[in-house]
Amino acid sequence: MAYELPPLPYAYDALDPYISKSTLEFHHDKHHAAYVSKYNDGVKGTDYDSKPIEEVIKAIAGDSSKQALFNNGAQAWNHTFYWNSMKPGGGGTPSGDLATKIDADFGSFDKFAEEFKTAGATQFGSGWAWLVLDNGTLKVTKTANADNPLPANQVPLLTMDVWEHAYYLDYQNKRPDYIDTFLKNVVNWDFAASNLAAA
Ligand code: MN3
Repeated sequence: MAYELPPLPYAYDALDPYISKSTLEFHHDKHHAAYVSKYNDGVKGTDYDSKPIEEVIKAIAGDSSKQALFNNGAQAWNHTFYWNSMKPGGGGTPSGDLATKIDADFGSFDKFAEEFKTAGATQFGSGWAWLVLDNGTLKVTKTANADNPLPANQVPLLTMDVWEHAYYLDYQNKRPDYIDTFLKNVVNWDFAASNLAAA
């Protein structure tokens, strides 16, 4: 079924100066919109047209004959998840059950943060860093290009886009600065906590 491009869940200038209005305009209105539109074109008239996007992504992952549909579908889904992984006035540390589980599974929040930063910084080329629930345990993962944790049956709690288009206008080549800012100033722990509660 057609996937609808969701509006940004905040104003385009809401994450400024950490992520600028022009980054969000290009990223949402051009990049994300293009993935959605290409996915909808690709799925139209196929057997996948009746299925929600998450099921299509899982069904065609690893099928080289469906690589373009997978790439556009996964990127359509990943970006919606990424917008929700940030919020104005975000950053800091989680609380409640999520904080307890991060301490239990990583040792401390600082250890989680180091692992998450390393995942984002060491993803060679384009991709994503994730906090996921994997068989009941929190893990940090990274994926290349459009790949995401859904086909591995991991439950994504949070993601950070590390494609250059996510940060180049604001940070140029300094991906680690974007990653630090993401955790310090914009990450949406409420979203991660609600994903954990629903898992
Ligand atoms: Mn992107």
